[in-house]
Amino acid sequence: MDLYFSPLACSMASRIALYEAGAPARFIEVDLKTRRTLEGEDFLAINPLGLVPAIRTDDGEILTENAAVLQYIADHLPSAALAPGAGMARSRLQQWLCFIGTELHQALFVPLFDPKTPDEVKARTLEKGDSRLSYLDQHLTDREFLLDRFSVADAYLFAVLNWKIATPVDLERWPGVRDYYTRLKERPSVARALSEEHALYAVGQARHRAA
Ligand SMILES: N[C@@H](CCC(=O)N[C@@H](CS)C(=O)NCC(=O)O)C(=O)O
Repeated sequence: MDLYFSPLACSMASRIALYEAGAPARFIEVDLKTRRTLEGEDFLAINPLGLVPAIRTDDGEILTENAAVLQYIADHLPSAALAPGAGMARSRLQQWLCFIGTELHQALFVPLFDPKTPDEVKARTLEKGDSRLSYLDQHLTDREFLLDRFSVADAYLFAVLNWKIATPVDLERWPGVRDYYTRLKERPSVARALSEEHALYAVGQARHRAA
């Protein structure tokens, strides 16, 4: 499997899932400024939206969108048990993947990252994010993971919560979420992905400065 990723982006969730499963994969870095891979491949030919993650399966299929990619990885590597089988438990996983993708990733963090978002919109975004993080905090207090065990939803949630380092989202206000983030950071698959992607991010920053 090939994973098109950008360091510390939401695609880190797929890397965590692959490490969790101990599965071999080719990691292809995309420069989101140029929409090219570091090898010079036109990423828009892979995903016309220019968004990571995208995977190329061993059958040559291209799949995009975090919720779909993460469930594909989980289903493709069943021994890692990264997603429950069909039924209510699977619907619950999808509930969390949708919550993370829409309420946190797109509604909260994307406007905070965008340098063109006016300050008053950022302030309102943070205000609205409050209820989402409080809801999450309530769920995570006294729970180790989003579901009964580690799943691809935890991988996605960690990748998104990690953006607190570059935004005014202060997890100290939500101790259940803060403790969950701190615990997951120590998990071997997460620690490895984070350290590797931090290093790649720094290299990317230096490359952009030199360009
Ligand atoms: N709906 C997409 C969104 C993916 C997404 O937002 N990816 C970001 C990185 S976290 C990206 O590629 N951003 C580049 C851009 O917005 O131009 C999904 O869930 O996979």
